[in-house]
Amino acid sequence: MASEVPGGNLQIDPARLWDSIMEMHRIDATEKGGNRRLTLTDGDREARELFRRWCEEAGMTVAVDSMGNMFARRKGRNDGLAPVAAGSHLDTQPTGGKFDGVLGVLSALELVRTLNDLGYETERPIEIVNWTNEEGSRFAPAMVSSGVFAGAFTQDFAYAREDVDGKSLGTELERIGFKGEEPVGERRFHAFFEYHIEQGPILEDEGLTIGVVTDGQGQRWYEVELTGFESHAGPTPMPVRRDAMLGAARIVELVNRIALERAPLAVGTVGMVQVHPNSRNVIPGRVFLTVDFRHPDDGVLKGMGEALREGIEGICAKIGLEHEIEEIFYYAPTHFDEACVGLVRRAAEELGYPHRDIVSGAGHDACYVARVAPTAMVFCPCKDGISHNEVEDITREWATAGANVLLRAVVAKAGEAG
Ligand code: HGY
Ligand code: MN
Ligand code: MN
Repeated sequence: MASEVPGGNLQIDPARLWDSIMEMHRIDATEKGGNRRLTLTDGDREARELFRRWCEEAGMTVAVDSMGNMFARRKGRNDGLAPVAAGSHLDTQPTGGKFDGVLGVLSALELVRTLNDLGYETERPIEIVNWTNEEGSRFAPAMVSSGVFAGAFTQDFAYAREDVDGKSLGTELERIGFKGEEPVGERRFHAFFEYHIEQGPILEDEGLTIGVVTDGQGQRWYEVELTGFESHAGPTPMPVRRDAMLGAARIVELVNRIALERAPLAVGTVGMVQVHPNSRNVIPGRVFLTVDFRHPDDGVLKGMGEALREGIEGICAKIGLEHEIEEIFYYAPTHFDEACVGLVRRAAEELGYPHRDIVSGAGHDACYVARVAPTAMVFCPCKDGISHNEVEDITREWATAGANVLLRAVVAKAGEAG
């Protein structure tokens, strides 16, 4: 897709992109070089304000919807047409990296800055999106705001989600001043593109620069509450104990086994455990834990959930525990729009970047947006495949390559007449 811009060379400014990422990183940076910028905290507000200021400096208007999703708009020649959107998220994990999400938002901004430098006008408007609470760490589930936008959750469900301190998403959104007037989900896109680090080892291991993301694997998240009986760690004989922590330990083993029995594509994680009363000489009476299952095949993913329920029944019966298990999050494997995926693939080819088709192991807002607009993703490698870890790292070359592919795919789509 030849670009019609002067000099015919549609490429971003690598230094400006990298500098913007490093400036954003400084908000709630951690000592190990990552970020702890949880959604709807003061740090998230600061990041949002910085993003808003940069977008306005680039001549864009910024709107916020009732889930706090931010939409920065660059006018198109035919401004009445539905925009082409690109974006990701600015919130991070508690021990997150500086590129997860941020790379996609700021590469979309760099795309606009580049078009401004070239005086390049697109037929359609372009919008940059910052989705609220992609990570699902402070408020579960993940991608909840793009999920509400796409009709997967009600806004009331999302507003009521609470963090470990009992604060609700709705009140925190109001507190930081990002509960917008625009009703979530009214906005329409001609297409949506999300650029993201792979968060796995495949691209780097194969010496590739771009991942052409054809699909996103499905996810199921569970919350499990185990109830035994608190008693003294000293005089209580082992056979009479109803130890909720023993149940939790066996469930961790069960989750691991369920995934390994469906190798190599299944993954299972117990990421959160809360013990009550969490005192070293009291047999735990209650344990809360979370389970995260993923697989690219919907049927296998369903079977993993069934095996979990069955396994927990047996473990609790043996120890004498009561239990509750709730599935709080499910989305089926996502197949992205073939025409948009084709634009990503052609951009990588035109730019001469070694690339391959790939399935996303991580969840992304694009997985929900794909329900309401033609959607595709671009991946770049990350060092040793590490992410959701403060040492997450990428090279400037990788960052630049993906942003150039994003630029070309978005411009091609934004050139489509009504
Ligand atoms: O969980 C995920 O895959 C994403 O990082 N929220
Ligand atoms: Mn992410
Ligand atoms: Mn993440």
